[in-house]
Amino acid sequence: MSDTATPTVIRREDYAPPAFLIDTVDLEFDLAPERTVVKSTLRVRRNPDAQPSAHLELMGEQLEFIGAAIDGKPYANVRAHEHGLTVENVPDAFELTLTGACAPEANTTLSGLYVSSGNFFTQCEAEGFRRITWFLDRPDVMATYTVTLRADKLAYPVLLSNGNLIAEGDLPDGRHYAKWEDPFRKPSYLFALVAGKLVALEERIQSGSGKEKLLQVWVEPHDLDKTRHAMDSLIHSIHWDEQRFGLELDLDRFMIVAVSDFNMGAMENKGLNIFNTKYVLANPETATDVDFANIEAVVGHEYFHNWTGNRVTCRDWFQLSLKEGLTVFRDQEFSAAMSGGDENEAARATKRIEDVRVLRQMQFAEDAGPMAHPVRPESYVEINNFYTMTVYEKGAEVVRMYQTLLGRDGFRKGMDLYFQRHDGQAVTCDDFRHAMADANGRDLAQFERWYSQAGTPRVSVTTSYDEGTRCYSVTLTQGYANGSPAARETQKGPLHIPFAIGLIGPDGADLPLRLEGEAAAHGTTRVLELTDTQQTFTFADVMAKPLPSLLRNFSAPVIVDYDYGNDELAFLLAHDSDAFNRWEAGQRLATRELLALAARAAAGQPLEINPALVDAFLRVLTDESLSPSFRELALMLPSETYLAEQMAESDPAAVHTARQFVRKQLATALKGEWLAAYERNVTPGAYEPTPEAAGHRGLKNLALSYLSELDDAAQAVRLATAQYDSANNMTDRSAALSALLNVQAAGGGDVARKALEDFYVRFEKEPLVIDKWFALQATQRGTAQRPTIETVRALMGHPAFNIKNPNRARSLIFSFCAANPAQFHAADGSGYAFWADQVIALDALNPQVAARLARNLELWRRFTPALRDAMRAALQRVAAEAKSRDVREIVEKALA
Ligand code: B3K
Ligand code: ZN
Repeated sequence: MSDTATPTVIRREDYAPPAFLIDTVDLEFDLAPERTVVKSTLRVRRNPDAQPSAHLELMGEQLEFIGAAIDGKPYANVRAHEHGLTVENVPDAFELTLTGACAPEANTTLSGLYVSSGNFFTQCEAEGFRRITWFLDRPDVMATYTVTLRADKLAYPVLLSNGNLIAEGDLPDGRHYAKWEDPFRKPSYLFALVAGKLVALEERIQSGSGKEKLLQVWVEPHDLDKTRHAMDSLIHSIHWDEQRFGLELDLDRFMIVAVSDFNMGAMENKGLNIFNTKYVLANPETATDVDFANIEAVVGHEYFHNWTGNRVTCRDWFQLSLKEGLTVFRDQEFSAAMSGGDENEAARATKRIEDVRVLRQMQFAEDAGPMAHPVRPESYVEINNFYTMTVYEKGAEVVRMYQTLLGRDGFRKGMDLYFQRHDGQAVTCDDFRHAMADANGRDLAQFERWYSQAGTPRVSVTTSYDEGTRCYSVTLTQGYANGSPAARETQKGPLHIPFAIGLIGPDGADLPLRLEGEAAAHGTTRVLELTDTQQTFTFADVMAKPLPSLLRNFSAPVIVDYDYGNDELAFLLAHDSDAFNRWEAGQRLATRELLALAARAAAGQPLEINPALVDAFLRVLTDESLSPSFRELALMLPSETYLAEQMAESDPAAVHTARQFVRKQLATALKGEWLAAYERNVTPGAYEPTPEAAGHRGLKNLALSYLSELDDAAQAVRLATAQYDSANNMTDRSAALSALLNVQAAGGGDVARKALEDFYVRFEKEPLVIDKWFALQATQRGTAQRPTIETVRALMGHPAFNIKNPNRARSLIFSFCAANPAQFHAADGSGYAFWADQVIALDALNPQVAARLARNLELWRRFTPALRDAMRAALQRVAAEAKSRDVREIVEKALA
């Protein structure tokens, strides 16, 4: 892990099948925090499809070697080294027994076997299994596992592993054991064990074929009151996967376990999903609407992996998007279905907008920087650095494009064929594409480029209308922005882009569409297939010059260049039948205004609001035919991070000035309407986490947030204080606190102090809520007298702060560095110095978490010169001091 020598680059083209296969794995654990002894018995044989090798090379890290035996006899021709174990001159088929030990309590990396709150947990993906025992720790080596756990019964009453419990009992000296058997072959990254003092919410359900299934959500005893929503989400996921994809739960028992020390969101270990508490625990007092929705999405995601990832897994880690892109797509479809049924397009659009916002803000940025890589990367130094927005979110867009091109039924046929061909195998992204093509009789060869080409494509659009022939032609041209990483590398040729389009008539209604050459018009949205660099599509019988609605529902992960006028955008915002594009029109309008204002702010010129923007916002805010959740999204200005990324040179201070100015103008001009929206959207009675109720709360709290910008904040303070005091749920309470923090930052007095103190005392025993308390303060606006960094530095010394807990580190450090751009990018470079200190501190404890934070400066070259220099200096300091392969890969790529 801590190599400082030249890093080894792993390349996709070097893939070779393993020299040996392992058919069965029998593990015995004697669990103890300081030193856990692991005995592993493997049935090994030479792989007939690989280059023969005399020695068996097993991976292992940070392990103490105790002994080895072959076919029951001690074997001495074994060499333990830094990266594993060489077992020399082995026979063609044999039983290998290895005994070793690891140190769970000293393991701060949270990879392998570790201790959290006195309990044992594992995390093996991607390469953590080798920190537990020596193995062919690669996903194309699949075996069946039996696992025996032995531990002190008082301290560790619950002993869990993958699959089914086949035996349990007491042992001498107050110890006990449990034996588990997983009937399905799996790669080592899906192995898991959990041991400790835990309790479960249980439920028995019948799956589609009538089999009884035991579902369990395991937590620490004091959290049992926060498990209902996770259980409901699991049950919904099981039913949805049966209905939508015909995929049934294949085990008799399915377990979710929550742990408070966890590097990411959750892990899909076979039958024993391990979750960050953040994505399990919820009740109305502690969790927001967003938390409830995230829990549903992540529970779904991990459950869906049971088929897409576990039953069919990845041949090698370059194929990661095979399971991740597909499973993100599945969880997106699941959430959309849960938020309004499969039929309700408007409800589906809300989910789509949220997903595209994330993609554009985070993945497009990744694709424009030094970490840009294709959905199927070509090389890596540390695989954990490639669990990226590109592999996950762009990967999901690539999967969605199959569905857009083939239709829902065609996509389902492709999925069916994929499982028919590959169940039980470790396969590639090409195998998935071939299944989609073959099941539909389609040639999807060109579609492969979506997997091999990095960068965000741009599609520029020109249109022309011929009044004489009543023809409307649309010319689409694809390429990459000048100077982008993608434009610099050799192009692999044009992509196959599904480009959905509609034409809107002067009355605001969709026109029926007939492409030249077609006999009759059909439909009002067409998916044009752009496969050349440039293509022209001509629509006939267009009675008057239409307005094009481009890339409906964001049918491909591209940037569309088209020169809409402001009035045209206002028209689309008011009329487009495609809810996604209605929202998009408003965002374009706002982005254009905000960027113009940021340029003026940077030049020190006075700012003035465009009345057209105010008017557009007024219409949306008061249009009661639109759902509250849609209005909330449409009235939210693009984020400062997104706006700064759109500038030729990112200037976070200018963006902040412009955005704050617009917020205040909108607050002032629409004060009466915001107040009315606030009152109309209160949700009296018991809290319900339904999409409708959440939509009302969202719009109400957005109104409160705008009202907090008013010069005279007295009314906002009254509303927020009353809301804080009377709230029966975390959504309202935290929104009220956030509004009070806004007023306070704007010089409105000490109005947030009391609520902040109350919040802490009230939730002192709820770590996930205390995370919110840290995050709210880390993301607050600073003032000249007290920049936020001072608050953050002070909070680093708070007794509740603990850098070793990833959630806590994220709530304070990451929130400040990644979600408070105006304060983080302070002109004096103080944010960058803080960032470097924290990356270096985390690097020594937990390289994976450190490497995530390290990515925060990767776009440094795109900033204004003064910031750029300060960022480079901070990066150089980290490059000089960081030891882990994880962090070094990130900062070295950033500086290269
Ligand atoms: N597959 C895991 C992620 C593992 C990350 C390893 N660094 C969770 C998920 O995507 O479902
Ligand atoms: Zn996943």
